[in-house]
Order: sequence, then C-alpha cells, then structure tokens
Amino acid sequence: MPPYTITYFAVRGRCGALRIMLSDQGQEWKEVVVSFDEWTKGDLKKTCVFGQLPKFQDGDFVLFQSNTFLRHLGRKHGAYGKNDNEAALIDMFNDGVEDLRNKYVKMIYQDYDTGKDAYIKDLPNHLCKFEAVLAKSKSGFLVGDSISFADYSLFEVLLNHQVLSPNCLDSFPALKGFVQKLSSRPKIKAFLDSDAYKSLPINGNGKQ
Ligand SMILES: N[C@@H](CCC(=O)N[C@@H](CS)C(=O)NCC(=O)O)C(=O)O
Repeated sequence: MPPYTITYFAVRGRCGALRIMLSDQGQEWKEVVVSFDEWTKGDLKKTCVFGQLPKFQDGDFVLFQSNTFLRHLGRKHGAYGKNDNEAALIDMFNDGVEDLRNKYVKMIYQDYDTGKDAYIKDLPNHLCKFEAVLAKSKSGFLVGDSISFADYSLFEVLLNHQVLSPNCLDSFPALKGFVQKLSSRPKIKAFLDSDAYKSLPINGNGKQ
C-alpha cells in the first residue's frame, strides 16, 4: 500500500505540483477520484475541514490545503531548504506562486472569455519577478542548491501558462531554462509522459 492518498476531482488543478513532486521524489500514491455527483450528493464535503478538496492522507494522517501538502512533503523528503532562512525563502516564493495561481484560477473560472487576453498581456509583469530570481540563481533552483517544493509549484504553474499562451516564456530565458531543467529530470519526464498526467484536464471547467 503506498503511504500517500490524494482524494480529488478528476483534474490536475490544485494537485498538479503535488503529483509532480511525489513523482520526482520517487514516491507512490493512491488516487481517489470524486465525481461532481458524489461531491454534491454525498457526505464527503461535510468531512472536509474547509468543505473543499483536495484531501491528502499520509497513512492515517489527514490534511487539507494543497500548499500544506507540499510543505509536509518538503519536510519529509528534504525539499524545504537546509536551514530556517532557506525555509522562509521557500515559503516566500511558494506564496508568490500562489498569488499567480489564484489570479490564473480566477481568470479561468470567472473571466475566461472576456479576461483571457488582458490576463496574457499582463502576465510578463508577474513572470519577470521569477525571472529575476532565477537569473541570479547559481543552482537553477529558487532557493539554495537543491530543489524545493516551491520549484515544483512554480514549474507546474509555468507549464499551465505555456498551455494558455505558448510563447509566454520567450522573453524569459531563465524561466525557459528552468522549465527545461525540471522537465528533463527523469522521474518528472516519465510522469509528464504518463497517461495518469495527460488524461487529466488542467481545470475543472475544461478551459486552459
Ligand atoms: N485553498 C484550497 C482551495 C481548495 C479549493 O478551491 N477546492 C475546490 C476545488 S479546486 C473545491 O473543493 N470546490 C468544491 C466546493 O467548494 O464545494 C487548497 O489549496 O486546497
């Protein structure tokens, strides 16, 4: 039995970075897929601390909040920096990624038809912040000399933005190199090539 279980809808959504991280860390996990019908008619929602999915189980230990899962795995698998300051920087960058993810999610679910073009036009103003950080990084990672959960988060958000706007990284060589670097890590490459990854839509409403 794998120690980890993800309970979520049939989307990449808020578990995209988590699955990439688990793959890269050589971990196995079980997926429990919840249909919209089960969610709206069943009792699962009532059992979720914030009334939402995803839910993550590490054996008997149950968590909610997707960034909490990343932090938990970061602590367990050595992807949370090598001291308190590195950990704080990793938190900071992950929060920055979360800000961008939230803007993306808002556009996808609330404003896709009328807001997509303006979103893409404004995107360089967000990407340039991460570009500046990675351009200065000697390791090619956001913090220190090894991969952290914030790198998986940023990577996954960039992959989704490349679907939204295929040339969005063209003026950002460090971000482009970062995506290539993570995409070519063997376990990430194998996961991105898998049906498990490819068969899931990015978002629940089919927009991307
Ligand atoms: N901050 C939460 C957000 C969770 C969230 O927005 N869940 C959505 C799906 S991605 C959900 O459960 N929607 C159904 C509902 O609210 O009833 C996280 O990162 O896990």
